[in-house]
Amino acid sequence: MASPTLPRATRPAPWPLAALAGLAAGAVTLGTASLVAAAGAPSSDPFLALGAAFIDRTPAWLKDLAVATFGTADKIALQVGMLLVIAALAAAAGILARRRRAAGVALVVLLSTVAAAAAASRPGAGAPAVLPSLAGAAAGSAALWFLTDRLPGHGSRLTAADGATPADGATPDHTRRTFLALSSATLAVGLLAALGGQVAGTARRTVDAARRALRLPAPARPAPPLPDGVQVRGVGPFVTPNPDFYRIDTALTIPQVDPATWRVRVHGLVEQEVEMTYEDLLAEDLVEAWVTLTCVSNAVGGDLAGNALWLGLPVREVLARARPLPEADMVLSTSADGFTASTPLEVLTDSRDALLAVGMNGEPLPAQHGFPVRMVVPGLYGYVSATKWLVDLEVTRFADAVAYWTVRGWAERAPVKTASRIEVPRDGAVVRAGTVAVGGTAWAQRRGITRVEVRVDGGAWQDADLAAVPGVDTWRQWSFSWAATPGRHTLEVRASDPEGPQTGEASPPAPDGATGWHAIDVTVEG
Ligand SMILES: Nc1nc2c(c(=O)[nH]1)N[C@H]1C(S)=C(S)[C@@H](COP(=O)(O)O)O[C@H]1N2
Ligand SMILES: [Mo]
Repeated sequence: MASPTLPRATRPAPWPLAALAGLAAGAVTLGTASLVAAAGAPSSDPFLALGAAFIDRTPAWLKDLAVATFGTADKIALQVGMLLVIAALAAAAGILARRRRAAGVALVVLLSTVAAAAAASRPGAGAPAVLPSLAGAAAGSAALWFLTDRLPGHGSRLTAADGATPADGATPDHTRRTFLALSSATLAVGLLAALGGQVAGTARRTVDAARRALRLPAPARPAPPLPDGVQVRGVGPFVTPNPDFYRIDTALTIPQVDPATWRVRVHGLVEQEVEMTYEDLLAEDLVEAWVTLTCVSNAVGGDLAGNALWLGLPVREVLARARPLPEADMVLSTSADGFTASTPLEVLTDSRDALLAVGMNGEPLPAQHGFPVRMVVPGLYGYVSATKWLVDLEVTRFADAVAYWTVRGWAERAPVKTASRIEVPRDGAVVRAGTVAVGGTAWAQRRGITRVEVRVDGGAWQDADLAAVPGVDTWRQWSFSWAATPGRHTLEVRASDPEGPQTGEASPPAPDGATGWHAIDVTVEG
């Protein structure tokens, strides 16, 4: 045992303890990287990327030797081998750090950089692929710094303050025990994180691979082609690209629902329970529909709305097979993660294209938009209709079941309110005097936009030009030529559906959707 009378700086900690600190830091590095990868892009997991990079660079003779030796377990053997090498390097970083902490940390950072490079060089990997390794490096370095600081022996924080003797309570045995407890706990947490990250990442990769391998059938009833002139210059795209489509849900992590085991059950107040698999669904006559989805939380002028071409089976077809009982008036849809929405039965059985949707803009639903199956119901806000990761349809009554957001104070029923917004110019913009192109979007799903008007500084309402639309269930763009004169001006917009203009009375999104006219301020320079 080291003598307490030696100057501490010359008394290195026993190397096995330092190696343990290194191992714990290594586990924290791997664990953090693995969790970050699982949460973001699971294919960027640095451990797997390193393995893949290694496989790609393995000479043929070594590959043959590996297969000859380990057979189909060659991948496992590679991973075990990698773990051993990483463990040895981590232990080395710990031993280095016992004399020079910076050197140990530098080794952790160096190894993480190699992993980051491997992740970034995988096919299809973008710059964000380095994030898991960077996060791992940061957490691992911190762990190594912290544990090395507490090594029994030189400069340890667990040794009593300068000049103190073991009699003060900080005996070498005490510091050793504390250090062992700290570093084993760190090691265990790191390993658990790594395991958790691998499990979560594997689920994500499996579902993602299944999604990528899918080919959706052609629709039995295609949507009409988009007419010319749906797009107004300067206004957002008429068809929202999937990556730009707004996302609203209560899911902390995106539910991973495997299409191979997916089922929807239709039950409750029905004569006949119905169950369908994903395969069953794809074998049906699917229809396509242009539908604009809007969120009840959208503020006047807000952007919680998106328009897409959806592919799916009309919900009414499924309900027709289940034969709802006369007393039923609602369908409670439930997602894989327990979200629920209450949709009036009559809305799901009338002629509108309420869909069990599998496709969005020509591809399988993206994971964050409800893969493999979601509901899309024209004319209703998302929270009462658009259940993602759908797994269950219960035919019931509003009197007997209450949905997720209704419990939390939002309205039981929520048809979309007619709305309009100005997108160009932007609020607060500075423009030149003369003719200024004003444009934006309006929606009144199911009813259709019949008119859009603009007024300047509270003057008379003037008609805007309406762009083309494929039907009543999408938003409609509009444009207006404004003869702008120098000064500060306020522009307002209001849209009409066949029932008249939208109300100018301002109300907040809760409990059933915002109302009011969107207004912007513009400065016109002479
Ligand atoms: N499973 C599940 N589905 C859900 C939600 C949710 O929280 N969980 N939110 C709903 C709400 S409030 C809206 S506005 C739409 C948004 O769909 P999107 O994220 O595809 O745009 O999904 C609906 N479906
Ligand atoms: Mo929403």
